[in-house]
Amino acid sequence: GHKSFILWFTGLSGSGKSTLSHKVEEKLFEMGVHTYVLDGDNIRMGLNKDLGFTEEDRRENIRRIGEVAKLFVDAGIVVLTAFISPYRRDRDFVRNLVAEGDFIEVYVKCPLEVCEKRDPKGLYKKARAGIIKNFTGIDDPYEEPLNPEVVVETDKMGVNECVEKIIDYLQSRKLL
Ligand code: GGZ
Repeated sequence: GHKSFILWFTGLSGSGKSTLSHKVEEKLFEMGVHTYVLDGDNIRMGLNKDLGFTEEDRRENIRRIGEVAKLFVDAGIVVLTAFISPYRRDRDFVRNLVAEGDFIEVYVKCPLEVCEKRDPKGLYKKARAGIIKNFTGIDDPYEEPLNPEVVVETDKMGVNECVEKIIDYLQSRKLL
């Protein structure tokens, strides 16, 4: 069997976290690795449907996701998470929840202007219009990772290039 760990994607809305986490999962599946992706679709719709986007709620969102991710790791599954997770201390809380080296932070780096231009759900437009308040990058903070294990720049690299960089990192760490 393989080692299990958390592959934690962090970045702005529209940076590519969801796309990349699912692409990496596909690659891992082909390699025979048992995986699970936690994202807004399965977490914010269910377990965390009582939470909004205040600093406090985002903290609780990330805390619960961290605890769930830890259970997956205990069960021997590689868990990929795709949440903005804008606060450094919340990401570090999850890092400290699991054994040293089991938390791999992937910074999905993309300039706000590019994310805003992509605007796949029209949320930036609504945030600019003041229809959505506390939107990350507009009127709410995003704290860049200071020491992420991997950085992928989705405005400069193609999806496959990003996936390869992540897989290469995991192989270099002998995690795959
Ligand atoms: C940021 C928001 C907000 C606000 C709704 N700020 O692009 P999306 O739509 O699919 O991804 C965003 C998602 C962010 O939820 P997370 O659980 O990842 O956030 S956090 O980690 O900060 O708790 C966006 C949508 O929800 N969304 N309102 N105000 N994103």
